[in-house]
Amino acid sequence: MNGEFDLNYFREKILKMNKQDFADLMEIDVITLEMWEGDPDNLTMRIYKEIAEKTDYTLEQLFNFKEHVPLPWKLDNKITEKREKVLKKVLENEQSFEEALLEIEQKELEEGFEINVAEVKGYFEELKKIGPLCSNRLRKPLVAFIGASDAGKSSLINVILGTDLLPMAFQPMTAAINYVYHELDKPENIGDENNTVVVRTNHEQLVDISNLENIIETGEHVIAIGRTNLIREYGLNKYNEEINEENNQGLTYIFTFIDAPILTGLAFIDTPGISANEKDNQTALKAYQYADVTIYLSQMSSFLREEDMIFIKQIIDSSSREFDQDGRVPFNNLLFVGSHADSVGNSDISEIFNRAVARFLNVQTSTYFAKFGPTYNQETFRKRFYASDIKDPRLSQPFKQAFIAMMENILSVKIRQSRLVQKKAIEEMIKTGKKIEEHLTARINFPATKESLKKYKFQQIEEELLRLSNTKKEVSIRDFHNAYAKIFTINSIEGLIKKKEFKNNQEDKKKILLLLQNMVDEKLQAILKENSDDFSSKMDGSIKKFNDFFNSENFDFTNFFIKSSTDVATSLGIYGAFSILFGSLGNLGGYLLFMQTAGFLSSVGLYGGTVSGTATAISAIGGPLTLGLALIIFSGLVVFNIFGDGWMRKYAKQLVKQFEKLGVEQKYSMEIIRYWDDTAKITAEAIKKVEEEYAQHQKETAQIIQAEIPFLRDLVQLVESVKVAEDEKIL
Ligand SMILES: Nc1nc2c(ncn2[C@@H]2O[C@H](COP(=O)(O)OP(=O)(O)OP(=O)(O)O)[C@@H](O)[C@H]2O)c(=O)[nH]1
Ligand SMILES: [Mg+2]
Repeated sequence: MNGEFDLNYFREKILKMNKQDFADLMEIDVITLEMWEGDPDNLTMRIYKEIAEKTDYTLEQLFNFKEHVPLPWKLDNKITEKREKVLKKVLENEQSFEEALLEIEQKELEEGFEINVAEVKGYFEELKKIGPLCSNRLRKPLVAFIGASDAGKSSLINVILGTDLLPMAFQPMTAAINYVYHELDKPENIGDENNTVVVRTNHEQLVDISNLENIIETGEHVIAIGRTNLIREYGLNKYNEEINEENNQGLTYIFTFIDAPILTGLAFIDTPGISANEKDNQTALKAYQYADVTIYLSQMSSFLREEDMIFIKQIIDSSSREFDQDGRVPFNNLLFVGSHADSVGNSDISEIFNRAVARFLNVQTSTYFAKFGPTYNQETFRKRFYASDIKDPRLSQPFKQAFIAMMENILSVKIRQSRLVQKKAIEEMIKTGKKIEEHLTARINFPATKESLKKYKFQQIEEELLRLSNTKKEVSIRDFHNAYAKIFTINSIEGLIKKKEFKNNQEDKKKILLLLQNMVDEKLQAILKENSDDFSSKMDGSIKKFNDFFNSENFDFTNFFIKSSTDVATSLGIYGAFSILFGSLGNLGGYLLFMQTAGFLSSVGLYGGTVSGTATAISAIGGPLTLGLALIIFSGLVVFNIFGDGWMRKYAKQLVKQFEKLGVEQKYSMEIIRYWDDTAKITAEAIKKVEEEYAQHQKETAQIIQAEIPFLRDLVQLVESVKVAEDEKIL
């Protein structure tokens, strides 16, 4: 029965008596009266009887005035329920999502494969972001009350809530950031019996509901946890003044969780009055920066004075225009309220507002509103002005309607946004998942396209190397021909005999033959060496180029090429120009060393151990590799007996004739051709082998992908099922 009698209302509105007169009537002092009016708990049955007696009302009549106690405000149930429903759905989706993902992950572990394909892995991670993204959109809009001390911020919040939760009085009262949330928003770790938490931090960052649970968990900044009386204990300037002496950097935050109808759709921030002191200013400004909605309060009698203007401008400049889409009114997260409206006449209110707008514009540039957009102007600004009075609900009626409409609009926009985000994100995920699946399936089922690309590449390196070896063959033959022609002229052989002072005897004539053979051999060696060196270095370059190309496929081309060419060469017993490559291992030696130290292959994971395989293959060749051409052409030559002067020229003539008859140059050329043909053969065979290795690599990669595809399909299906649920139940 106690809470239903409003003594203050009864005295002011029914009896129309001031405090002193009423105190005198009751034979009490004003302080006692204020105590009675401040807390109905202080009114005992004896006091009720006394009031009734002294005012000539019956007890029944007194309690009939209860209907004058204004009802707490509330939002349209449908909207708050809708928000709850969408939020619940989002959370459910998120949870089932998490569970299903865990299940799939578990299954994957049991089957002994890991997510190897980067695309699937990335997709998996992206999926987890949908839920938080949507629920964040559905966060309850925070309504901050800003204004000078005594503007009536705490009082107005109390009216809206239908409580006397927040301390109010004609002196700077509020010194903390007071968050008021619904009791259902209470973090579990506060405890069932508690509903208020006091937190104090030095951090620049604002403490809010999203990190409250964590803060309580760590306990580091928690000052007190208990009931609503903590608001008075820690939320008033008295407390903060004491604190300030030691430390004036910190901010006090008080979270209260109560059951008030409007809190199902929003939450309040009550702030210290601005202009009281620098610290309170900062606290208030912090709060509005964080809030979705700002209610700027100012007493009617001193409505929006110069000292308010700086704050108003800041608030407008940073006001969210997020809810302005769809042609809605501008500044629709912002209201200016003139409190204590009963202190001025009704007709004055409009005049006060007009003058305030004019005062504001007077200190702005002429294009101030236009810069926000074409729909912003003086009128749209003026429309945000409302009157309110905590004692007279009729005066507050337009404000009440505007406030509720604004909050319902914001909630609807938030719900719509969240659905849109969810719908879009899910559709996007399905599309992306299917694209990845398509791409991976194509890699397995139609490797032809990829394969042909690689084929072209394999063909390309083969052609490149064969063309090179062919060129080297031609160059070698041509060089040899030129060298041969120089050595085997009558003049040069005659000159050689003279120079070496060979005698006209059998022994010296054999020496001449050996010398000629050595000369040809050396020439041949030099020509082949030079061309093989060039071939080797060009091959090295080609291999590197191709290695770079295949690297993106995790395929170690160089390693396989060396291994394969060594295999072919040793099994066929031919080396050709590869002998230079195997013999010097110039850059490739360095390459192998690099591979071992960098552990490149093991990082690739698929083909560990092949480096040692290559090294073993090369060392199996054994011994220094030479360009040995075991030609014993000269053994078939006949040493003629030639007598008399001019034997040298005659012998030279005879040799040239014999060489021609035996086809010595052709035989050498044949060797050169074989040499390069061997080179070409090793090249072709080696590349064929690398290609086979690559096919194997592709197959193994395909197997990995194949193992990933069911996993990916499960994920996509999961997303699809979420979409169905979403479509059916909410959209
Ligand atoms: N008549 C009348 N009195 C009001 C109204 N609003 C507030 N008051 C009174 O004004 C005094 C100050 O109100 P508060 O709610 O404490 O003001 P506040 O803005 O929270 O002040 P701080 O916390 O100091 O920043 C209290 O005594 C209220 O009862 C109103 O609309 N009409
Ligand atoms: Mg206050």
